[in-house]
Amino acid sequence: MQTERLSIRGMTCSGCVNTVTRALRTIDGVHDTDVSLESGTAVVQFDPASISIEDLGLAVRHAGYDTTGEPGPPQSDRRCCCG
Ligand SMILES: [Cu+2]
Repeated sequence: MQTERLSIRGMTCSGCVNTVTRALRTIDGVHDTDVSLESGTAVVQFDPASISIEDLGLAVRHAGYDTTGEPGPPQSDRRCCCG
């Protein structure tokens, strides 16, 4: 089991936290996530034999948010439950 802390950009409310949490938890190989709005981070416990940290970043971007330190252009059309 591996634990990584991702920086998440674009979260503005607890609905965003739920969206990111759901996006990460539905990935096969993710065992637990702890998403924090205040610190803008997601602590993810996952099985490195099944998935990589790139997969986590992809899932976050698919959900409409950005992870820092990841390659690729920033998400411009950000969807927020409150926005
Ligand atoms: Cu929101």
